[in-house]
Amino acid sequence: WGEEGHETVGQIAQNFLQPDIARKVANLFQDKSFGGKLPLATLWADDVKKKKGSPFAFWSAPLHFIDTLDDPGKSCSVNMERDCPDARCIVGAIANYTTQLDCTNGYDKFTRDFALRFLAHFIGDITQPLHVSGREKGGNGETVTFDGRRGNLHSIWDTQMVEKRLRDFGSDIVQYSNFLTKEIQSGKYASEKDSWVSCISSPKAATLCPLTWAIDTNAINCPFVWSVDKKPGVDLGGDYYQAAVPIIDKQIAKGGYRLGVLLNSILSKNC
Ligand code: DCM
Ligand code: DCM
Ligand code: DCM
Ligand code: ZN
Ligand code: ZN
Repeated sequence: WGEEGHETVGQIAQNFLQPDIARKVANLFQDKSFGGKLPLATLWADDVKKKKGSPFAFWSAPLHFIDTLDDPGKSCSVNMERDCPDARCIVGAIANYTTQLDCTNGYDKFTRDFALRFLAHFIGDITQPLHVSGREKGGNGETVTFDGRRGNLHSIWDTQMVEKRLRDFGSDIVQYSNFLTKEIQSGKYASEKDSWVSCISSPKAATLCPLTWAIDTNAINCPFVWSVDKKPGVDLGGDYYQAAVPIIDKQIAKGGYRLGVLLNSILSKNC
């Protein structure tokens, strides 16, 4: 996701943090970074990826996605042996940083700070369908038109469609986040929200959750995201965008809820 998507994920997650956990989150960020809150922290992994000379730039870029070697249009799947054999992908990254954040595993405060920053970003990215697709570099190589402008399918999903959706909320991330938070608590996601986070109560959460979440996201590619195949040249700002809105809402809601519930779980331990 672009900045708006990530910040919304962070804002929703912050809404679900228990008060004692919100205090622990604020204390984990060294030097009072990000105002001690998740929304700005979610942007850090993209900032350091882009920053020239950043020690994170080289190795962190592939951790934002998994290039699944499936065949969307025909069949969609995630297979760790096939798609991420060295764990240098978003699924492996979430597993590693979940383990590093857990105080029972003994990592130092700097490692845990970075683990929290990366988790806050990657738990958002893993809900973006094209971050769980290997086709055309996750759609970066697929030229499309959106509201009269040429672009690529990946950036349409990361940014253009989210910005267009946000305009329904006066381009106010807090308004959009509060809307999705209500839908999770008592609206159209209330009955399914438990299924979004059921992996978190497993003793194998660190490895089980990212794979579960990748499979969940990847399944959207076949029936919908890559259906652009069947209508070459069509402007995606029309019917395609209208059909994408409920998917974007739900994926961003999932990212926010999962991040909040995962942090409530990991950080509830006392060391
Ligand atoms: N940082 C960032 N974006 C922000 C805030 C901080 O990229 N909005 C980065 C700058 C440093 C690291 O986080 O590399 C730690 O920041 P600080 O030492 O200022 O807390
Ligand atoms: N783990 C974690 N957070 C959880 C559950 C597990 O960080 N909520 C970590 C602890 C272990 C690893 O995952 O390092 C595997 O856990 P286990 O050996 O208990 O299955
Ligand atoms: N990306 C992806 N899959 C790839 C390559 C890149 O999902 N195989 C993502 C990472 C960024 C965006 O696409 O969100 C643009 O990547 P870059 O800036 O590396 O070109
Ligand atoms: Zn992206
Ligand atoms: Zn990213």
